[in-house]
Amino acid sequence: KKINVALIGATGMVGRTFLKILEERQFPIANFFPFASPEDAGTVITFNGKNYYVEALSENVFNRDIQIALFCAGGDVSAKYAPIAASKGVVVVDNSSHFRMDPDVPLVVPEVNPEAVKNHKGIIANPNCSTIQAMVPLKPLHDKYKLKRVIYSTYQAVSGSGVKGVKDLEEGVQGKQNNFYPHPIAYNCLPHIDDFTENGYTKEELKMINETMKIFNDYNIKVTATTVRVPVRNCHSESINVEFEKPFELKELVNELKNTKGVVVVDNPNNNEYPTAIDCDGKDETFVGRIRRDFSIENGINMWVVADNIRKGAATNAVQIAELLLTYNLV
Ligand code: 11C
Repeated sequence: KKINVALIGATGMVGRTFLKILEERQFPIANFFPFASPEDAGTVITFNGKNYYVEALSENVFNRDIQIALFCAGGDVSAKYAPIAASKGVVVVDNSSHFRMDPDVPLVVPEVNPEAVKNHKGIIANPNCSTIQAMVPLKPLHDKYKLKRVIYSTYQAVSGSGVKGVKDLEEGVQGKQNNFYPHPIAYNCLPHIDDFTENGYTKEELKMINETMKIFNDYNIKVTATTVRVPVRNCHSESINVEFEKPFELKELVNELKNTKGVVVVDNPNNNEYPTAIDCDGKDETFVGRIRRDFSIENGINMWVVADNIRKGAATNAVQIAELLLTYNLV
């Protein structure tokens, strides 16, 4: 079965990656409709060997015969147009944070809670990139040892801020002054991703906390986070400290991770082998290393988790959700 797919935000960094991933995974598309803002309308993109003119998005476009709309044009565009698309029978897979905490909107990582897509009412949310890559290795550990508390400390790439973030870093290392971030990102670390909120946490930190509980559908897990922008071009790295309810054998725990689909264990410190952002660039799996017992608590570990935030953290995960819609015959 082939379906008609719209891509909203086709000219952005995530949008371009969507094109690659839809091609690579041979997503069964009959007709393809790329959209962007009026400024980018008319841009020519190549997809599956064919050239397409990117069209300006408007309400009326959803009157067309479209089964799935992939949104990656930011929260405001999603807030306005996703409900319109859904009201016309289009199933929306939305990359923005806008609908994620809406109880009527499933928040899905296909390796973790695939069945949740079945409850959709027209909109399915793709989680935040830094959440997605944490969920993939935490899922088998939660199933087996039950998460009690999770502490995230992230080292996030500038590609998470889009083209402007990458430009700021590239020009910054050349000594140029830029002001996309509130401080220089070149040769620096900024403990500041997204806006600050009243309780002192940033929105990025609250996303990691709230999305973890929603995806696991477990509101007893204690979660905290510090999210940091680092001068890395692509791929987010995360130090994850986990406390479990149950005791574990470290070797068995590592084997659980090795046997988890979507996880690659790279953990051979004697050979200086552990995941790095540069090595994970362009990959779809989540890479885990530095897995070791946390001696300061009874049942705990530390691990280092790296993934391509534009692929698994955004486009790949969303295409996997679209594939689930086909598998479950929901479109
Ligand atoms: C970053 N995680 O690295 C963000 C980007 O909620 O979808 C994605 C923001 C979001 O800056």
